[in-house]
Parts: sequence; structure tokens; C-alpha cells
Amino acid sequence: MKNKNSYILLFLTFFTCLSQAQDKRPNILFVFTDDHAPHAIGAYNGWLKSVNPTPNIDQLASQGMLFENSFCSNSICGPSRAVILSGKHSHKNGFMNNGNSFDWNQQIFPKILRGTGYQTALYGKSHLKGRPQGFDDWAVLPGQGLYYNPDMIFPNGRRRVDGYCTDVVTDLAVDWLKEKRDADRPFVMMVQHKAPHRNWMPALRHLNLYDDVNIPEPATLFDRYEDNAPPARFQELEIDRHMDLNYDLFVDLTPEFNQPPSQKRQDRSAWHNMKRMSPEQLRQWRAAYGPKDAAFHEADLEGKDLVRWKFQRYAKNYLRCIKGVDESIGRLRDTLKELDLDENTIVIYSSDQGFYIGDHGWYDKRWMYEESLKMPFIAYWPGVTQAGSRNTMMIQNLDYGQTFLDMAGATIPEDMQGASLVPLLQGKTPANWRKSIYYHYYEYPSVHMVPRHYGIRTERYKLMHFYQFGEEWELYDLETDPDELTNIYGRNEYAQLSFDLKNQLTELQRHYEDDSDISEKPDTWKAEMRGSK
Ligand code: SGN
Ligand code: CA
Repeated sequence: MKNKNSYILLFLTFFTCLSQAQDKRPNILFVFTDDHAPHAIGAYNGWLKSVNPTPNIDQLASQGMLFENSFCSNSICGPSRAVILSGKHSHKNGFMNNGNSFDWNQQIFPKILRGTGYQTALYGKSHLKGRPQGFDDWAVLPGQGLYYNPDMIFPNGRRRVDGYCTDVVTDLAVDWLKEKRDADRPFVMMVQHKAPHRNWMPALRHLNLYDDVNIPEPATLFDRYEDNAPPARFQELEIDRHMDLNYDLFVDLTPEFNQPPSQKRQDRSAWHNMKRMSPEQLRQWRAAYGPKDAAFHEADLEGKDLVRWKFQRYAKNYLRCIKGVDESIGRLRDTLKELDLDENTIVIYSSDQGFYIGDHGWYDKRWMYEESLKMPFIAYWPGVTQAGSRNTMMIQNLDYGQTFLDMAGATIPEDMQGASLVPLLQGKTPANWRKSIYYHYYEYPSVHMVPRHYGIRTERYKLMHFYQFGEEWELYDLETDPDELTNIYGRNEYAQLSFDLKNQLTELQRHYEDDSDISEKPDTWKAEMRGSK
């Protein structure tokens, strides 16, 4: 009998040890924002560093690893998220532009992790339409979501949640960590903020932040696209010509500001977003922007001075939104510490693509140019990442899914198209790591009018092909021309380079099996675009 009992004891001890061993698998906290360009992060040393909106993200970088060459594969929101979940390029996961609906029935990393015993949670912006699959708990913003008092869709229905969106989403994440999580199992939690997406509405507590600061201007604020192929001159994302004083910048243009404008103008007016605010929120907003607007009207600016003013207002509101995100990271990390989870939790910060903060005179993204091609990627993995390290290998959002699976020790499906970043995070440099990345953007015609294009970026060069308007190519030497102002495509001395890069590009398309139809011409084809300057 004694013997039998000791066998049972041994058996139980074995399983307890086994489950404890499972508990050792790291937690993953993935904080992901919308449109946060790396050059608006202090640790990335961009021209906005002096403003430093991101002390908490900078701290994460100083404790972990920052990736300097991190790129998206399709610079737009939904597609970037679909690539992350599936580990496959847009043409493989089926979500090529924001108009698509994501097929949640497909293989995605949260489902796989869940199958291995991980708990999975998603809060904030999904932008993939449909009911999220693969998560134990979730709450997502419908579509783009709203900054103030947003509606959220929960597994049991949709309801309004009062507060500022970044705080609301952080609250949900903190609540899950403290109250809903099963402490015996590891988790992956995706906290996906709307901020700093257009229309840039900061939290009330940040409305006067940077009032006394002059935001440095990007070197290319007055770029006239003289050397680009025609598409750059036919876009609709210029601060000068397309950014609306009222809709985008919340400038009071009427005596009835904050009152419902005529029905006709409502959708393209500030009111479209402000009508959501409570009377007290509106009062505080008005108190903060009223004096700024009065000074603007008084100055009666035009030409370049007006562009400069719009840039300041835009950049400040954008950075104020980022300040809210940065505080969210601080709160989430404090919560991990409070719950004694920080030692075994990997914290990652990333954003769905980069963004133009006046670079080339623009806002928005979509292009394969550097500012919107780059994504921030900072990872803190206690005991693994070397504090303050900076990695220069080329990585993509395509790699995240495989990385998360690898971190959890899960099997990586053969058909995922990226590579696990775990060796890089461990400080190793695999000999066969990629030397170039593939990019393909599909959303045209659409808002901002950036035509479809694909391309290759190597460590030094970038070759892009705009194929909807004939054969338009651009080639840049990023070493001598980091701002991409001199298109060297078509120059005799670069004929061999263009030839080689085209071959490499074709090879990438073959490798990723991109057989997208590029012959289709849009109805809005502008004949004058060809060859125009
Ligand atoms: C909205 C924005 C655009 C933005 C797209 C895509 N307009 O249409 O400026 O490019 O979303 O953004 S807004 O008036 O609604 O702000 S994405 O990040 O979701 O892809
Ligand atoms: Ca986005």
C-alpha cells in the first residue's frame, strides 16, 4: 500500500513539475499602435528626437533591443495586421486593402498558441472586420474607432465606453491582467491603440503639451517631387493642398464651432469627431484650442507660412496622441511589475506602418518611401535581449507570427512566409538572414490616391514599380540619398544595377508566390499623369 501511495505521489509530482515547466513559457505583451512612425520615437534618433514624446518607449529600448531596419510589407492598417496574424504576405492571406474582409477562419498565430495552452487576449483596434477568432477575451473598436467615448465590440455585443480611447483600451488590458487572467497559464496579449491615427485628437490632459515648443521641420517639407515618377505629383496627402484646417486640425472656422454644421459638411468637419465628446470634454477642448485659433486667425497666414503653421498644429497633435500611447506603455509595464510578471513577460512595441510627419510635405502612409515603409520594433525580453542593443538586420511584420510561436516553443507551420526573430533577439546573426525585403501596396483608387506599386529594398537600394499607369520605375541609393530625392532609374550608369535589382525583385515575387494581377487599369486613370512634371 505504502508503495502504491508513493507511486501516486511520484506521479503527481511529475505532473506538477510538468505543469510548472509549462508555466515557465514566457508571456508576450504586444503593444501595437496605428501610424506611429519610428522617427517620432526618441530612441530612433529621428529629427523629432528633441521633442521626445516617448520616454517610456525609449526606456523599453534602453532595456531591450531596437530594430533599426524594420519594414512593413504593405503600408496600410488592415493589411499590416493581417500579415502579422497570418505570417503571410497580403496576396496569400487575402487582405490586400482596407476594403477587404479578413478571413478569420484561416491559420493565425493566436489560434496556434491557444492550442498549446496559451491564453490570448486582444484589445483595441483590429480593423479586419468580422468577429475575432483565436482569442479567449477581446474587445475591438468598430472600424477606425473614435478617440472620445468610443463604442467597442465585446464578445457579447457593442457598447459605448466613456473616456479617452487610449486610456479605455489600457484599462481593458490592465483589468484583464489583474482580474481575468488565469495565473497558471502563460499569455499573449495584444494591446492595439487607435492613436496616433488621423484625426489626431489628444487626451484632454495633453491638449497644451508642446504649446511652447517649435517642432523641428523635416528637411523635405517643401518637396515638389520633381525627380519622382508622376504618381508622387498626383497624390492627395499634402499638408499644403489636402490637409483640412477644420477636419484635420480642428481649427475653429465658424462662429458656431462645436455646433452641428449643416448636414452636408458634417462628415468632413471637425464636428464629425467632436460631436462624440461630452459637454465638459468639449468645454476643456475649446478652452485649450480657443486661444490658439484666435492667434491663427490674427496672423492671417498664407503660402509657405500657412504650410508651416499647419505642420506645427498637425505635428503637435500627432505627438500629443503619441504621448498618450507612451503613458499607456508606462501603465502596462507598472502593472506587470505590480503583478510580479515583468521577469517572465516579453514586451514588444510596434506600429502597423510608418507615417509622413510633414516629410515630403505629406501626412498619411501607403508609399514604399522610407518614412512609411519603416515600422518601429522594440523588444524587451528579460534575460535574453541585451539591454540597449540595436539590431540592423532587415526584419518585417511578416516575421512577427513566427517569432511569437518560436518564443512559446510552438511548432511553426511550413507555409508561414517570414522568419523567427528569436535568434536575432538572442544576439545571434544567422548567416542566411534576408538581404532584401519585398513590398506590395494595392489600394488604388482610394483616399489619398497613392497608386499600386511593388518593389524591393536592399540594404542600400530601393527599386519601385508603379504599374497602373504604364511602366513607371523609381530607383534610389539610400546611402547617398536617404531622403529619396534623386531618382536614378533610367540613368546609363545605373543600367546594370537596375537590371540586377529587377532580377532580384522577380526572384522575390517567385519566392513569395505573388502572382497578383497587375494588368488591371483603374477607371480613374489620369492620362495626363504619364510623363507629366
Ligand atoms: C481613413 C483616414 C485616411 C487613412 C485611412 C486608412 N481618413 O480613411 O486618412 O489613410 O483611414 O488608414 S479619416 O478621415 O477617416 O481619418 S488606416 O491606418 O486605417 O489604414
Ligand atoms: Ca495605420
